[in-house]
Amino acid sequence: MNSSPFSCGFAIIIGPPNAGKSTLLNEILDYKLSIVTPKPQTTRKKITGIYHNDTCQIIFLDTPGIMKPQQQLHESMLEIIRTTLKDADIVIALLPFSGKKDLFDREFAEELFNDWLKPSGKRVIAVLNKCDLVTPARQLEAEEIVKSTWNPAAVLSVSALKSSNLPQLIETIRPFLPLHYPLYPEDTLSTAPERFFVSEIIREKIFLLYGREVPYSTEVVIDEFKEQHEADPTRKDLIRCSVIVERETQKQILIGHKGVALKKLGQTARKDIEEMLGRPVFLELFIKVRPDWRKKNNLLKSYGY
Ligand SMILES: Nc1nc2c(ncn2[C@@H]2O[C@H](COP(=O)(O)OP(=O)(O)OP(=O)(O)O)[C@@H](O)[C@H]2O)c(=O)[nH]1
Ligand SMILES: [Mg+2]
Repeated sequence: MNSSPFSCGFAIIIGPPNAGKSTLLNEILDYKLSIVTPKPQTTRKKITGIYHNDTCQIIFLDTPGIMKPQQQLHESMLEIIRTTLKDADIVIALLPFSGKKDLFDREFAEELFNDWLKPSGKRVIAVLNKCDLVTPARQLEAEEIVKSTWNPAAVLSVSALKSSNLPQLIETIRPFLPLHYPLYPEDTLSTAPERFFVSEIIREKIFLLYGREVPYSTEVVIDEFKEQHEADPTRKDLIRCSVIVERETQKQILIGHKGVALKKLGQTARKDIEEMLGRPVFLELFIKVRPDWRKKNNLLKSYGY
């Protein structure tokens, strides 16, 4: 038995849309758990990812980006962030470098620290992401601004994309965790079921393949997930999903001319789903129109918001 004290706790990753929160989680875990796209508001729910080493277990909680709510879906996403924040032992406030003269969005940082973090009473590590976009001198300059303006418990710069400074981030987090034995076995990467990640993969492909408002108007629901390989290894698993859109025109865009777009979506998603599950699947996608689902509490609830 290793007698050195072990730490285990919850670290929330919080920040604006497109900050690289999900990229950071994936790079720390060395596994693509949380979906990533160049578009803002990709993540809509809490994603739990568990990091293990010899001295600590960190349960990372990736969250949606904080935005000005424009509809009920956004309100639900903000509520997910608020509830997740309550569970955190330490907050990773992720502020992306803009790559421009202003260094980073100070107005957002002000809102994050004053409206979210101060009232929560949580200890905060400010992490400036995308440091690959700036020189080391500019990094130091930004770190000094953050330190002197909001006085977080620690400040550091990382690049999630280039996987730089991530071991330092782990070492910075560890002292803030309670001394506690691991809550999960070492081979546990997440607490969410496979079907959740299947729906996320399909959503990611929709974000990557379609433009304009289509990804934002779309939700994916798994209707049936039949594991058939256990009884007969030659049979593929059957996954039936509903792809929900708000309008008939969006349905037509998703399907595309002669169904070409939908076929491409199915093929691209299936490839990643099979890779995640490690076995072949039949993937069936049904497009359904649910007018204004993003504004309707009962529908949002049934989609898990
Ligand atoms: N240059 C650079 N780009 C990055 C870095 N980290 C993430 N990105 C890019 O930023 C974009 C958004 O990344 P995500 O990880 O989806 O960001 P997020 O904060 O989870 O976004 P939401 O889920 O929409 O709130 C992607 O195109 C990433 O490749 C980084 O360190 N440097
Ligand atoms: Mg995300």
